[in-house]
Amino acid sequence: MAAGTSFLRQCIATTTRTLVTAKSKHSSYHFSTFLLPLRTHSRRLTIRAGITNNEEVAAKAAASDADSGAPTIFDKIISKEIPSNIVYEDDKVLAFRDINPQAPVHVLIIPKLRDGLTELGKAEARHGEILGQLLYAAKIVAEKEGIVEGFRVVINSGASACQSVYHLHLHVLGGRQMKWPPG
Ligand code: DGP
Repeated sequence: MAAGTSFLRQCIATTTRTLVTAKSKHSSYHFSTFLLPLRTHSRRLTIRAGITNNEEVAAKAAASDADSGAPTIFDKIISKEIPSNIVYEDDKVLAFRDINPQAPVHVLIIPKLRDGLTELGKAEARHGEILGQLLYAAKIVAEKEGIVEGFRVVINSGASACQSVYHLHLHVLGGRQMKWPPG
C-alpha cells in the first residue's frame, strides 16, 4: 500500500513536469486538460510521463557521447554543410535561429571553435575571452532582433539541465513575457 502510494506520487510528480514542458512548448495546452484524466486513468499517466522521460533520456544519451570529440550537428552548421538561418556572424561566433523555437525570438550562439567547450561545465580559465565574446554577441543579437529591452540568455550544461548538443551554446530568448522559475 505504502509502496503503491509512493509510486503514484512519483508518477504524478513526473507527470507534472511533463505538463509544464508541454505547456511551454505548446501554449494552447492547459494544465487541467491533462491533469484530470491523469488522476483517473493510470494507463494514460504512464503515457504522459513517457513524454518527459523522452527528453531526459535523449539528454542522457547525448551526454554519454559528449566527450568523444565527435563532431556535432553544430559543426555542420558552422561549415554550412547543413543550412541554418544565420542572424549574426563574426570570426569567432555564429548565431542562428533555433530549429525548435521556444519564444518568438530564439537564437543560438556558438563558438566557431569548440576547443573543449562541449558544455559550460567544462570551461577553463583560458576560455574566458570566448565566453565574454559569446555573451557580448547575445547583446548584439538582442539588439538586432529588437528585444534588447528584455531578453533571456540560457545555457543548459549537462544531462540534468537537458543539454542535447555538446557544443557550448547560448540560447537567446525573447519577444514574449518570460516566467520565473524556469522548468
Ligand atoms: P540544448 O537542449 O540546450 O542542448 O539545445 C540544443 C538546441 O539546438 C535545441 O533547442 C534545438 C537546437 N537544434 C538542434 N539541432 C538543430 C539544427 O539542426 N538546426 C538548428 N537551427 N537548431 C538545432
